[in-house]
Amino acid sequence: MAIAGMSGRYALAAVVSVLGAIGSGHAQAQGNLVLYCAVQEEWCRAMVNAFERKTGIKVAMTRKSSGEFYAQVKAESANPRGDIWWGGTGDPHMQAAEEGLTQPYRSPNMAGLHDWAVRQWQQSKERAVGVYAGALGFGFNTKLLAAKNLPEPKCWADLLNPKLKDEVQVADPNSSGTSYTMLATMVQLMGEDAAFDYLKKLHRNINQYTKSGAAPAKATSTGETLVGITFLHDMVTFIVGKAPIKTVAPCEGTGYEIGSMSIIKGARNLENAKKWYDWALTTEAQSIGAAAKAFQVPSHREAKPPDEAPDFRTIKFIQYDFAKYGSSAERRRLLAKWDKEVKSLPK
Ligand code: S7P
Repeated sequence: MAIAGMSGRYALAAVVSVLGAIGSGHAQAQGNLVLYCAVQEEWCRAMVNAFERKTGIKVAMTRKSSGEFYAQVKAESANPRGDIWWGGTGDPHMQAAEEGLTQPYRSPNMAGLHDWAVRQWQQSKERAVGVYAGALGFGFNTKLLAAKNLPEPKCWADLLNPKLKDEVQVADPNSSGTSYTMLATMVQLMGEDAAFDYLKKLHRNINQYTKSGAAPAKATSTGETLVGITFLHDMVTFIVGKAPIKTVAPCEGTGYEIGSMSIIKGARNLENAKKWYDWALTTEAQSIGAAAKAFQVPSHREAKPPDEAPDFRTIKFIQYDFAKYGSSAERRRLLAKWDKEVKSLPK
């Protein structure tokens, strides 16, 4: 086959390469991106595959909990390894923003977002944008509860029942954004003294402080724990898999997360980080979660929340103060206080 202006050998190479690209549905290689992904592994992988297919950019992804990524981004700040930090609770993103570990970016795709996602971006001085929202609560294993002949817990206060000794699981707020959301929620809901009093009493019923915030959902599904405190959508992931779990939006009220995204300051692949950022704010990208059994509420106004997502209209929410509880001083202070006054207590 002859193509004008090319010798036979180069023409053939070009045709093979074009046909290859069309046949595989992949764009040409467009460089690299180092992604720090703080949602569940399955969703991280689905996002990476879709982005690589669309752009041809090769993504190196690591999955960790939110607090762990905050610590990593801080530790690497003199020599940044990551380009973009996608997902995970908003508070550590806010803290990183305040400490100058991430950089401002104004995406052309901001216009489609819910107000709460844009507010996060404004409060972080354009460094962290909301990509989804999730409600905090707990779930219990219905079979274990029936076997123990216990009443259904409906409120945070019910988790202090002495009959639930060693039956409640939650993550460690140092590593887990979910658990820090719980700590900050209790302080806002009850006042600081009453919140710490509550957490000390709850400590007697805790069987394990896990590293990952979603781990107690899995443990509730297998009956390893009777109650797990998590975001409600993390329980739903197991409910759709037919686990014997019932979720509870606590009667006193509860907090929520604005899952966020930030570009890391000094990103080596800055242009590709911006491409991920812009794409992650589209309806196309925000519709990927549900297929990966992630049931958060997307931040794009036209991305339909998954049918299985907890119905926010039925949940009593507190006015979560993301600016205060995502501030560096407050987050550090509360975590140190929790370590000293709660975690160190004997059982
Ligand atoms: O599973 C999804 C999810 O709950 O995980 C994120 C969370 O921050 C990561 O887990 P950690 O609690 O271990 O940090 C949430 O943002 C997200 O909704």
